[in-house]
Amino acid sequence: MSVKAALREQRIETPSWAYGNSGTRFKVFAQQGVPRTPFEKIDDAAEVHRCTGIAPTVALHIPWDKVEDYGELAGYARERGVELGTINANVFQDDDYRLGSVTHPDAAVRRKAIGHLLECVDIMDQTGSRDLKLWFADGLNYPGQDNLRARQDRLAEALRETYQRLGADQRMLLEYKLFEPAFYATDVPDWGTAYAHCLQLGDRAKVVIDTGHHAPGTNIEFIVSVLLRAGKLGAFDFNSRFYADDDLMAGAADPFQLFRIMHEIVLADALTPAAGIAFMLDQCHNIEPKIPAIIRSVLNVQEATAKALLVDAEALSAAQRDGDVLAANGALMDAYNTDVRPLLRELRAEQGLDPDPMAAYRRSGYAERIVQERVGGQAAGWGA
Ligand code: PSV
Ligand code: MN
Repeated sequence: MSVKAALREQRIETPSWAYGNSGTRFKVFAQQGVPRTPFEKIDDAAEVHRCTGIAPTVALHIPWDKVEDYGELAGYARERGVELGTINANVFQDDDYRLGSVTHPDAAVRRKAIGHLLECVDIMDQTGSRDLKLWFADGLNYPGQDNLRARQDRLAEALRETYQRLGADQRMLLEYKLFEPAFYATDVPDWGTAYAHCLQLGDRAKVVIDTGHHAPGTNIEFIVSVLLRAGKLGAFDFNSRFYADDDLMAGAADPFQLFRIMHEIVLADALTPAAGIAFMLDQCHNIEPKIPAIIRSVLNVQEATAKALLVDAEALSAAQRDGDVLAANGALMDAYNTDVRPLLRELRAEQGLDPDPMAAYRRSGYAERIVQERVGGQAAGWGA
């Protein structure tokens, strides 16, 4: 497949919560024109897709995006040229979950958490979503606080019950995170733990790699390659980090890492939607305008992908076979150092898109319009 043909197939899902207000535990700087309802978040996601042409789905987070009628929300999205994507469960914002959700020592709390996960599958039935994404804030702050192994048993039980509720075409995506909010031990801290649970569950349970959820220096592309080889990579939550789970714009701090990840994807021929890997963003835009930041993130992923597609695969494997370390590394660097922006401008023009999505957004007047129109009401935001 040609580079352009592969790029034409690329899809990146944007997260509904990135359009809302967010911040750190110190301050949420509210912005003007922020959506007040899930419907307005869809409007913003549709604008990102209009400008980029490759972001046709938007992920929902429940209960942040709770509505009366999910069929209506799905129809609203469709009318605007996008579709509802992954459903994210939220069992981390209720007082009952102070000591955990599905791993909580109290069976009544676990039942409540599982109830929410099952409710999310009900929602998927209405939205037509394929994927249920699970991230648990469960963990311990202190040694001895709870039994580490018993918590794994409780986790396995909750995952099993939820997995069994899935429809034949639905999947469970299990996300891991090194730490936070728990500091001593996290119940799903790494890809190995997520993989072990997914393996026990079955074919439709897969691991999510959130690029912000590792220790500094972790070789993420290695994890990508191992999970791809095992057929257990389900999705990415792309974002950028300097220190911890910073949730900054994908490709901002380390575009080379994004390229290396996409290189593994291209090597495995896993870019096409048919391969079943969901490429999502999971970001928060705390100090920068949100919609153009999301457009920039989508473009960063697209640029990294274009560079990965430009790797001369034959030259690379010949150099690897010959043990020519410098030539092999050179094959990667040649692709990475290529300016792919002219190619992407050409591709967009061919598809009837504006060659410069950032400029298209600036010129559209959308930013000014939402500031004027979205007056009153409660701006969306998990931390606002
Ligand atoms: C947790 O830090 C996480 O990465 C999960 O994907 C959550 O659903 C999301 O962030 C919420 O912001
Ligand atoms: Mn995430």
